Amino acid sequence: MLHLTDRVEFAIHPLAKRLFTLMDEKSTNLAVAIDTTSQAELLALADLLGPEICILKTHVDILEDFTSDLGSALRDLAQKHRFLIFEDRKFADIGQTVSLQYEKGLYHIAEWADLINAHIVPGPGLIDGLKKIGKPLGRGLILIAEMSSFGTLAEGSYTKHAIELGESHRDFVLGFIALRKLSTCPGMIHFTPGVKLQPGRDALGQRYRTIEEVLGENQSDVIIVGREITHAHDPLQMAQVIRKRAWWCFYSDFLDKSIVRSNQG
Ligand code: S5P
Repeated sequence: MLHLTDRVEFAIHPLAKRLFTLMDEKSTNLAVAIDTTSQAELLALADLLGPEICILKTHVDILEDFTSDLGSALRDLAQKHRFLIFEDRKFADIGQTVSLQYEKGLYHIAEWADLINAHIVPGPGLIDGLKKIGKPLGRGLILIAEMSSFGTLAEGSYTKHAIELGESHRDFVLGFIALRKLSTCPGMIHFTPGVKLQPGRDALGQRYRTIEEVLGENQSDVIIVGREITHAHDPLQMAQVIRKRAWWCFYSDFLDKSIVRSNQG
């Protein structure tokens, strides 16, 4: 297993290099999903949790009081705390349509989100459509290879296709939403949602695994945690607990293997 700073060399996308670097510098592989319907609450939580995270994940279309200055407010916070902004838009249409959804409409996502994601159902034209808008701005795309929800159809050959598509567009795709490490390219990043301190489910099909299961056994890179943090009695304290556990898990695995390697060498 390679250290984050070694993986920087393998990353093709400049944002992947930046993410590896800031994860290492901030000692965090925690992405927080702030799924609130209030813009003020989104900004307040982003400011509070900013020091603990490498990525802030948003769902801009659930905000009931969206105003067009949200993007610049989020970018100010991203600069202050050094995290990337990931708008979880899950694009899934033909190239022409996704390019408009990404650049235009109410939200002008390309203006403020470093990262977006997409389903691969439409095929490579979707990647080209998003890339046309995002690449000149230095943005990056995450492809959805697997999902955390019960009964997902994103498995088997679908997942394999997602990995192949991503790996063949590494100038714009920097990783995957996945339940485990799937790509053998060390520059590609795996992001895993469905994480809590205890395993379980919610009432609508979300499945949760533990930090140790996701980062240890399944070798993912970044955990995406929502309600476990945002609905906690003390979100900052919970984010700190999760960040430390996740970082230890990520790092101890690396340390174990390097110790074994150096003993063998
Ligand atoms: O497969 C997925 C992909 C994503 S991006 N499963 C998910 O849960 N997500 C997102 O991660 C979801 O939209 C939500 O924003 C977050 C999980 O939130 P939690 O509250 O269940 O931790």
